[in-house]
Amino acid sequence: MIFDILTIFPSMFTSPLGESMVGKARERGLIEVRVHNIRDFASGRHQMTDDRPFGGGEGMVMKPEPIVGALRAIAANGPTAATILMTPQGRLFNQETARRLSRLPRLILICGRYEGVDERVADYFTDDQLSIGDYVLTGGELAAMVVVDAVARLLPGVLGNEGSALEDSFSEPVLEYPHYTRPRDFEGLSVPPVLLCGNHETIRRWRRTQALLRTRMRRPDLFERLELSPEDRELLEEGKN
Ligand code: 9D3
Repeated sequence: MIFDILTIFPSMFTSPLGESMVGKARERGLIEVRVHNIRDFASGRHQMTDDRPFGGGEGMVMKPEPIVGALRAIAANGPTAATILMTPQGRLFNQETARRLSRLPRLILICGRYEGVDERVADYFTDDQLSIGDYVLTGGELAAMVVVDAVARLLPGVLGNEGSALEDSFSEPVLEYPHYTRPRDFEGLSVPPVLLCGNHETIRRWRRTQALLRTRMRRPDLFERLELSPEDRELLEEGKN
């Protein structure tokens, strides 16, 4: 899969997309990440990528010509792509969207800065607009990295998931149970004894109880959508004690 990223800060992407799983996936040729500097497609002596808003007001707006120029230049090199604008006004990015995007051969991500990009880019040159959550970032770059990371790990071979639908953890919207490893005693903090008992059925039920309890406590929105099995109801009933 090819990711094309349009940004005025190309170097922001070097380390986050060069290390770890995504970096390995690039080395192995499973994904290709092409970062393009929007400024390279700006004209004039100062190669300005932004300008003052029509109608007045605070801040600057990204000009359409450099972004559309970049889109036209890069679209020619490779398969047809879906073009996505990263913006606080976008649809909320989630695992379902990550899964859908992972089936595409190529994705172009436009990173906005300042107050945003000229609306004509959004209206006529993109297929979708995505936000990664209800908080204010300084630009779309980190959001684009989140999308690349979430999509790349779903691709066959990247995680060692051989194209399987191993990605089922969010199909049942429940948080994970708590994990522990050695040492058994860390600065006087012990591991729940049940995990050392050796009874796999007891451990399975404890973990399920913990998962349900923390989902109810921390993510009531997810808990509401859960379809509790008869066993789940028993575990929650016992979990009160
Ligand atoms: C003052 C009004 N602001 C809107 C909340 C303007 C504004 C703030 C920050 C416009 C753009 C930005 C930069 N953010 C993004 O480009 C962005 C973003 C985000 O801020 N949060 C979550 N997802 C995303 S995707 C792109």
